[in-house]
Amino acid sequence: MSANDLRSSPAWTALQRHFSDARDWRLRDLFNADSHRFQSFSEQAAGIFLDYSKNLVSRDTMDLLCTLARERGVEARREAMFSGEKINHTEQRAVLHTLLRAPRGEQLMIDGQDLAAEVHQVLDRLGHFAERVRSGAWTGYTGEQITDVVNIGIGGSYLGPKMACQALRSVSHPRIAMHFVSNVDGHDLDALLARVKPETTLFIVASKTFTTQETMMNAQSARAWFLTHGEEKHLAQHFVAVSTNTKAVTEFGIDPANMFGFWDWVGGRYSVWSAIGLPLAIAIGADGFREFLSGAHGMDQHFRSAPLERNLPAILALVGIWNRNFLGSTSISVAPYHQDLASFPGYLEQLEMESNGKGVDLDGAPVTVATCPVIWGDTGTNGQHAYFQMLHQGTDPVPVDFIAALQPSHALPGHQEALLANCFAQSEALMRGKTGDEVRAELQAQGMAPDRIEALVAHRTFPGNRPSNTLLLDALTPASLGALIALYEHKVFVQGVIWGVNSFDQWGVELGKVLAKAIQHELSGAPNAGAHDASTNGLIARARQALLAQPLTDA
Ligand code: G6Q
Repeated sequence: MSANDLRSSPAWTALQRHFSDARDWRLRDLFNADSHRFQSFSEQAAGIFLDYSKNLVSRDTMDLLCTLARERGVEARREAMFSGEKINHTEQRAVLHTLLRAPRGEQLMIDGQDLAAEVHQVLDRLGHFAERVRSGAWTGYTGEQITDVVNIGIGGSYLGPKMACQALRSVSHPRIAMHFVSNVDGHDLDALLARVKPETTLFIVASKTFTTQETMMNAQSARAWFLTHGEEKHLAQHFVAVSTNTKAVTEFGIDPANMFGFWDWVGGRYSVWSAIGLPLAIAIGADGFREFLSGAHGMDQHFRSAPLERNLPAILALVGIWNRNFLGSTSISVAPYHQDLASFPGYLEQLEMESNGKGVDLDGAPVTVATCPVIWGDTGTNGQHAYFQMLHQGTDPVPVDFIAALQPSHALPGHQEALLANCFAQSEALMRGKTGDEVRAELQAQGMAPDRIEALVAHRTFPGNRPSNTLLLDALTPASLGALIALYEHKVFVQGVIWGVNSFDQWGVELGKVLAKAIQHELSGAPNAGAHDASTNGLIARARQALLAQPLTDA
């Protein structure tokens, strides 16, 4: 079925009828009417507890949403993904990031090749290398141990490893500092090179294609910097690569023995489980990396086998569809109440928006319903002192995903209680709100004059009825982080199937890349005013003036 049919499908029209009642529900009333609401609308799997009771849903809503998922073929599509069918049809590729975390001994034969065996061969090499760097057996050219690892990569070759290294910093190797350079903006690399020593720095050039402009430019500049200290013959000790492109890696000057491969069936934003996770393997060790993979595998098994009604990724996806397509929310705010998950919202931005930020269905026809909302957020409690004002009293209700770990990885007394109290209080406040009468009663109790109270009531009223999910981990560990990421990956998958889009391509990033190449030539060479509009010509001219010290002319 194509997305064109979505709005007239039986399940969708049933949901629309259902929504004409549900639009008037109040979350407060739903909780008052059902003392078991929390138990009825929460689930647990792979070490993650999901409370979705603070959404405007009833059992009927969830049943209708599950019917929609079945009608759209989510279960068959899920099986197609796990079994290696080429579901990324615009690129003719299988989508097998789940295979990267399958336990040793599992088999997946595709075109006569045992892909699972290949995965474990690379994992073993990766783990061995990571352990050598950690133990100090792998040294720099002066024989000193590695103290700094610099990952040069962008997009999927950056966001996952950076987020995961930050998330697991409490169990990371104490001697080795992890750095991530991604931006073609030279300020990024320049600032870092001023802080590290060539003798003790290991560069990982991480690029699936090994052609990405930003990564290649940063890698070349890092190489040139290194050669002002070390010699060509020392490069092998300081540069390793993660790529699918052996030829380009060799041409760059990296010994193929120091290259870790992966496969075209691993999408960039789904690649942290592959050799792209090398920085994480160095940070937390080979065993820790395997725990990370096994946490994700636990979520894979749950996703593949649990009925949709009790399936965490499906529930998160379906509640998201309800909020997006029926309640009309245009964004989701992600609020990790764990400082080490500071990069998680940014990671989800790519995962969700690059995957489902699509306007045509699998057949290339325009979709007829809204697809991916904007994903944004920051850690709690920081966000509370910034944009939470808008979440509570702004004109656009924004559903929130609260994420917290029950056990901290520090021993500072009192902090964890304060953190969790804030997290739970925010979802309670968003749900309950505060009525005008409650405001009046509170201000009267403070002895405020009646006319002053009436002037303030509207300002101090909270509409409430604002939906949220709360995700609880026991603690932030390699395994629970793996499960959390896999949960969101599969949520994205389910939503993509329902919306009828291809979640695994990203053609939308291409146009700007092509235009940038042409403009780059014009900034340093001859301008080509005929190729652009007046705005672009004007901007190029101003930049040329600054870069080449040329006078401005009317383009
Ligand atoms: C992710 C995208 C994209 C990609 C980067 C880096 O799904 O494909 O973010 O990861 O463009 O690509 P390379 O790894 O090829 O350098």
